[in-house]
Amino acid sequence: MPTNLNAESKAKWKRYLLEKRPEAKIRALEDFYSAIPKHKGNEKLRVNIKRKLSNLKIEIENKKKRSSRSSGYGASLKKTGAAQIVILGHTNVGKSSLLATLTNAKPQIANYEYTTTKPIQGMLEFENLGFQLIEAPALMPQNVESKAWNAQTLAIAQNSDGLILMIDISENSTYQLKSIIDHLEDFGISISKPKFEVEILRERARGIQIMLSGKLLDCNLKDVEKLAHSYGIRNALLKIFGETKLEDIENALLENKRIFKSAIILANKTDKVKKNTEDLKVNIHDYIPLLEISCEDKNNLEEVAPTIFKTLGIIRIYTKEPGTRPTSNMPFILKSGSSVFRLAKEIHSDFYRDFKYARIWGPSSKYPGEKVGGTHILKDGDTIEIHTK
Ligand SMILES: Nc1nc2c(ncn2[C@@H]2O[C@H](COP(=O)(O)OP(=O)(O)OP(=O)(O)O)[C@@H](O)[C@H]2O)c(=O)[nH]1
Ligand SMILES: [Mg+2]
Repeated sequence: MPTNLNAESKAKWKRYLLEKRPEAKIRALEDFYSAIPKHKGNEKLRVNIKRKLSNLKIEIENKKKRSSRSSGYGASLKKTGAAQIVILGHTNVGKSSLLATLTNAKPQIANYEYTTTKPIQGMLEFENLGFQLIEAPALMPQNVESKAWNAQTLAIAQNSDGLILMIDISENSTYQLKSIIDHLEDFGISISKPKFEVEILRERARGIQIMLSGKLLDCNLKDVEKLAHSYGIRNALLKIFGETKLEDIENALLENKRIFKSAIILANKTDKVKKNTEDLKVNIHDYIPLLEISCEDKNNLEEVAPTIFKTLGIIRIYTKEPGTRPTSNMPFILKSGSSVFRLAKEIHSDFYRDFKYARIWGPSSKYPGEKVGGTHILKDGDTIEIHTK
């Protein structure tokens, strides 16, 4: 259902976008919230605005704490390695045991509840890559006291590149999995791949420019432009991927969307029970890899890193100078589906600006040293040589 916001509420949203300080943002958002017409089609938007408000309040709280005494995890969880993966789960499911087995970290492991109270990190080696694994403090059942605790854990997840949802197979595993997914959903994080994506870039655009790679289902480009104008957006580049409705674009303009995190599920403690996980898989809509493991018996643990790698959808690209041999040190990490242009930008804006052509060796090339243009799609393990003007 479309949101049907009237001009007054749209004007209030515009005001919110203009505010910079969290305190002022809260006031503007509260004002906007009270102007949203109360019908069923707006329920999601209302929940989302409530969440935004609560996040802004947490942000202010954290700022206060930081200025009085250094706290908050931000700096200590600086990203390193090819990807940052956060282990999420209820208490005692074996998160620390997993971290201790797969990495060099030495977390405390114990059978009492909430042993881990701060995030702990270690590096998981996979071929020539390292994944930074972070055990986040366990998710607690939702109630008033656990709100701040859970918010800190979920904020760590929000900042990550991927998630491990860990459950104890010898306990009520269906409930555990649903609980983790519900926590994430409530926080605005989805583990199901979105069918469409709308990106709004406000900088450096002149007028409303639309880059469509997919299909508009119930509108045309003119409608999109009109919609943006109605929110006071005059200059922006809208990138639209997949099959999209006008309502989806409106939700993107209202920042009313979930962020997607790729995830894998680890069902731990298979040594304790012989149980089938088929029933668990039924409850997951999209295909999300599920591994049955045992930290105790070290069962199936070798599968964890390759499964993370596949699920993240990343590729390793090696670069070389013209006239030298291909090397296999320090690849560039890109999203799968990335083009030669994307890599050129990643290396240096000069390579992108002065790009002439590239030569490719490896999986995406028809023959060694194939000459390709900037739109050529790279594959994991390619070696590339960029020629500039
Ligand atoms: N039988 C069995 N026990 C395990 C396994 N993995 C962990 N445990 C035990 O489960 C208990 C909890 O393990 P932890 O690794 O501390 O669990 P956690 O998820 O980090 O717990 P919190 O930090 O409290 O949230 C410990 O007694 C572990 O020895 C396993 O695969 N099999
Ligand atoms: Mg622990």
